[in-house]
Amino acid sequence: MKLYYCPFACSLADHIALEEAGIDFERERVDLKLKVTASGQNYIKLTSKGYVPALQLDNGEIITENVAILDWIASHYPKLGIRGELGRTRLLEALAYISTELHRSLRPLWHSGSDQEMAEARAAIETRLEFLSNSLAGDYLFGEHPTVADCYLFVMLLWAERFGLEVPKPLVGLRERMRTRPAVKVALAIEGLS
Ligand SMILES: N[C@@H](CCC(=O)N[C@@H](CS)C(=O)NCC(=O)O)C(=O)O
Repeated sequence: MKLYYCPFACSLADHIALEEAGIDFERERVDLKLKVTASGQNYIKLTSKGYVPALQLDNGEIITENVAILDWIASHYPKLGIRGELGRTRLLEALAYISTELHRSLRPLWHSGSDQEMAEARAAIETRLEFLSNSLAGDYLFGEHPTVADCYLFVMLLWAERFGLEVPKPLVGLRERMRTRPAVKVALAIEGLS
């Protein structure tokens, strides 16, 4: 299995989740401007979407989209998911919110939009972080153990920190707890972020 990633991109969520799962996997860095991988493959040939993450399974199939990859990881490594009849639904609900509401709202900060766009983005992010902060069920989103949704949220919180955004205290706690986890440290070190 191989994860195609770019340092400090959203693919860090999948990188952390794979480390947390304890899976033996390869990783290959992608130059997102040139659309070329570290070994010189044309990334567009691997996925015409041209963005990370992409996870290539051992049978050659390629999965894209954070929600799908993280769901796949949780389905195969249940310690990173949620038990119970509605477990998977709740997990997908959280992943979809982080992807379509939070991740998307953070995008303008990476591309330096107009002052108005930046102010709107900041306001939207604050509302969404507040919602997530109020939904914590313990140390993490669903209790005392992190799921793949916490891996994704953690990356969004690192971005919020990078852009100097106000983050509710409970989420600062979650971010710092995630930071101390051995699997997270490994992924951050490999991506040159520690
Ligand atoms: N819908 C995709 C979006 C992934 C995405 O935005 N990837 C960014 C990095 S965080 C990227 O690769 N951007 C480069 C590009 O689009 O050319 C997902 O959720 O996986």
